[in-house]
Amino acid sequence: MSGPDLVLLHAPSNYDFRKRSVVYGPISDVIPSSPIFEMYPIGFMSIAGYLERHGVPTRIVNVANRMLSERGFDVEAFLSKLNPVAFGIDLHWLPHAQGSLELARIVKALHPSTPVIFGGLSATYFHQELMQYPQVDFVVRGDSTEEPVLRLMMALKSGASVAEVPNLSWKGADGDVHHNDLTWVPSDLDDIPLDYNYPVRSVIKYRSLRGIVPFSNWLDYPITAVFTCRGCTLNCRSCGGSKYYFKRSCNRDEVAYRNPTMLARDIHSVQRYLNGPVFIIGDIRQPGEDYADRLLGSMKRNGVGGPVVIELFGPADEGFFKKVSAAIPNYNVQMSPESHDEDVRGAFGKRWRNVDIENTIKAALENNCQRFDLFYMIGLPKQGYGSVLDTVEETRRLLRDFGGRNMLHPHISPLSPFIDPGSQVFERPEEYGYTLFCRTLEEHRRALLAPTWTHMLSYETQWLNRGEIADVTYEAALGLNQVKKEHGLISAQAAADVDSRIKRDRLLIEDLNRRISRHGEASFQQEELDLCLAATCFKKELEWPSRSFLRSMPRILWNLYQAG
Ligand code: B12
Ligand code: SF4
Repeated sequence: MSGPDLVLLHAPSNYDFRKRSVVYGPISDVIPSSPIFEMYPIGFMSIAGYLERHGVPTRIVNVANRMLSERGFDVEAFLSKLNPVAFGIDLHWLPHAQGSLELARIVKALHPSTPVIFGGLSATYFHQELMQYPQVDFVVRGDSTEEPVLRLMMALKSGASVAEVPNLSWKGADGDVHHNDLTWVPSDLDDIPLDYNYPVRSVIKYRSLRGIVPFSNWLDYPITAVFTCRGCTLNCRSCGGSKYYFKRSCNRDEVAYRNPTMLARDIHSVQRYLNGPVFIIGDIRQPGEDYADRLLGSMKRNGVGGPVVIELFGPADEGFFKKVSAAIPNYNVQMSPESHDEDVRGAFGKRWRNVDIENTIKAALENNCQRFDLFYMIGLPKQGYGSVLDTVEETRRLLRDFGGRNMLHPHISPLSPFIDPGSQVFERPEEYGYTLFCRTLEEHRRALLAPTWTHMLSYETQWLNRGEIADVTYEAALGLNQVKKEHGLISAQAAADVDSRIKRDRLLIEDLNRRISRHGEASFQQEELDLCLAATCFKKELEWPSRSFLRSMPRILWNLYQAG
């Protein structure tokens, strides 16, 4: 078996998570990953698929997931056996600042002459600082790096100059750092399919399933994603994937969309292999109603098998849900009102009225929606302690009015651990009432070494200081836990378990704060803590009904057989 030319590695957020005890709290409670954020960027799949199509063998290794699921997994022994032309490491999400840089340091120590390439939205923002680390040779900037990475790999393989590779930051022989212009900004995504043949073939080729699964629980809950776009038309204040960020950091003036017919084909191709839910990233109405109509029309023609999840960036009416229901027999909706308070929501950048949100929920549930998830956030502009608790009360009211068939699922979590780099809040914190404790990449890297999530938090607001953010998060979680129990969304036993977990976390944080103030001793003993997958709820609460990966095996094998 010939080895890959490029090995893409995904690091845990905190490299030493197996050695150090940390109270991660709720930082990953509303996503499928654990608090070490073992999910790799979906862009790994598009880069790998694109490179393979152009003759550059590429392997994805989810180092974070292997470290998490195989406690004895020896990273250095594993890496030392690889011998690619280059390694790629993502610094897409800033919470990987410590893990990605540490993994790169280890790679460099084992393979001093093999180039290490960084990329992702955080790497793009911090490219200048990143290039100062000795373990980083290249940063490929921007939101669409498939072609620039291909050109870089071609240059590395042939020994040609990299001076013409778009979007690239690189070090010359004299050690000088160069930043080529960020000019590769495709206006559509028609040449970038999400090829689900790739992971299936990769598992067979490299005989490793754990290394490519997106998150630890994926084999039981094989959710997949397809993307409608790169960029966003909206400007949520703390979002590092907003229009503001993409314009300033990725040189993107307009959102790039994937042709709706191709997107429908992507969904169909996923469902040929897997029967887990498919999450369509980006509101399908974002490019206009016509896009949504064409996508839904194609999906209807292709036939949609398993569950599909759509997200809404704003209220929707009955006519929309009728069309969705006609095209997708089993659909679910995600919507993020952020707060029950229209003022707070507006200050965050979403000017939606409560009445429109309620009408949206009603219209969806009356039109065959199987599940409607509502996401609320803590740490918003203009949001005080009482306002957070009022949001919990509002969920009680919504469940009373719309929760009859247990299809409405509210969630609440803090904006944590960091404010997204390049967001409006990050660039102009005072204007939005924020104080930032971390600005540079190095400051964020160090923050990740803190013993609790509250000490990691990179900000506080004029309305809630760091301690209050933690305190009200736990109060709100206790309240919502009770609301969910009252409405039968979780069992009494599950509610009791979450309650005791929250109380344990709070005691640990209080105890640590006491130790810090008395002895300056800011760490836990290893035996004190286990990595808790979720602090304020159960991961199961996020899941849409689905079949496990093993139930998809016959389908996968049949499709591979047919593909020859
Ligand atoms: C869908 C989504 C998710 C999905 C995950 C999808 C996935 N696996 O990628 C879910 C809901 C699970 C999620 C979770 C989180 N997310 Co999110 N997410 C998004 C969203 C809405 C779209 C992502 C997307 O489509 N990206 C498309 C393109 C841009 O990225 P990509 O294809 O993956 O990668 C391309 C480039 O980034 C680059 N690239 C990426 N990695 C690498 C590596 C190398 C070596 C190279 C060369 C290039 C490269 O090349 C790729 C291909 O061209 C964005 C917002 C946005 N508008 O982008 C937020 C966003 C990326 N998420 C964000 C955050 C903070 C998170 C969480 C940390 C939140 C939390 N605390 O729970 C977690 C982390 C999850 C984890 N690692 O386990 C922030 C990141 C800000 C930052 N700079 O840190 C964003 C920008 C906005 C936001 N606040 O939601 N997210
Ligand atoms: S949070 Fe707001 S700005 Fe960011 S990607 Fe979602 S809709 Fe766009």
